[in-house]
Amino acid sequence: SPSDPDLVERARAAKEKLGDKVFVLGHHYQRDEVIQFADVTGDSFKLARDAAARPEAEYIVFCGVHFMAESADILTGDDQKVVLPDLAAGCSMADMATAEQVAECWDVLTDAGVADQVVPVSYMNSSADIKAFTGRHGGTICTSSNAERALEWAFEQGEKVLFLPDQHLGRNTAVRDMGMSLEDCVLYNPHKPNGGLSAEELRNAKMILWRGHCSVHGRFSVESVNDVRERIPGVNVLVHPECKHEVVAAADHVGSTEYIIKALEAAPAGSKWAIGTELNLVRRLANRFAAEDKEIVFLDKTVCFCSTMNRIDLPHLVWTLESLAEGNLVNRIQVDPETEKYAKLALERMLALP
Ligand code: CIZ
Ligand code: SF4
Repeated sequence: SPSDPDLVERARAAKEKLGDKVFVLGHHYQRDEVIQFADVTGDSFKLARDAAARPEAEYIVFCGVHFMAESADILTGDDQKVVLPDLAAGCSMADMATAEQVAECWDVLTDAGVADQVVPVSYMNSSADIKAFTGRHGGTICTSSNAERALEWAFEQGEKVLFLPDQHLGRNTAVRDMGMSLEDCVLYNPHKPNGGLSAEELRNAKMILWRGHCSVHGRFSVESVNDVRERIPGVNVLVHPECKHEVVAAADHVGSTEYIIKALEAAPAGSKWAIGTELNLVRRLANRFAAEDKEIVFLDKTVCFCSTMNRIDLPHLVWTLESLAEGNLVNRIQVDPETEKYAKLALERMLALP
């Protein structure tokens, strides 16, 4: 999308004035008008590590959503200030697991007599509170690239896993990658008494899946896979593991955003791809690889952008950079020290995974 030339100029001028003091991170799902100012792009975990590798940058401007800025604050030094250009850029999936709900869930597991067998594994896409809960109870964080390794580790520590907050990543990893059955998984619904589960169901389960999902990836359907195969003979269907189990089962390939980018880089000229992930990224990849004669389409035209990712636009970025350039620290995301301590413990367990 074409960006307002005045705003482009203002963003450029403010960024130049800040120099090495600012480092701009751009998540893969951000708009083109924002990505053009990113010093680095990546998924949430890569970006948090990139920020930590730039200790000279006093301001880390995180063009992404709230939980990502929290993770960056946890992994960066105390004198680095993480800034989110629009405080309303949350994540509906992360919001589906609150600290109160998860504490209540632990009480339910305790009452059922299973808590001492349960190891929490939380997806990166969760609040700092949930990461801290995970750290306190001996668990680890995972990304969509290392979920299988995280689960293998967890099943060495205990007999059961409580997987938060994305039921689809949890189920897909357990069933597709690790050979568990759908019956090994139960769904914990935080809006029902006892999660909607009996003590016996909890005792028999191996995977206790939190009832959360991504409002973007969760909307791809098996029909859209069938339709694209009919429309584009020979198409390779590649989807993110946040998609529903039946969509993942119908696809040819499944992987994280970084996996998707690498797969398309390695794809031969003349190949055709239908991609099931966020639209900003798919459009950018389609444009980038068109010159190499790779045909890349969005899996389902009825699925939209991630609306909260899209809240970060050029006007918000300009306001943020100009404020910082004037010495005005706006929209800082700061995790409190106690939460940070345990969230970091969970993140460090992930970094130590084999
Ligand atoms: O769905 C998302 O928001 C993803 C894949 C985020 C990330 O980068 O981990
Ligand atoms: Fe959250 Fe889904 Fe948006 Fe990612 S794409 S930020 S998981 S709502």
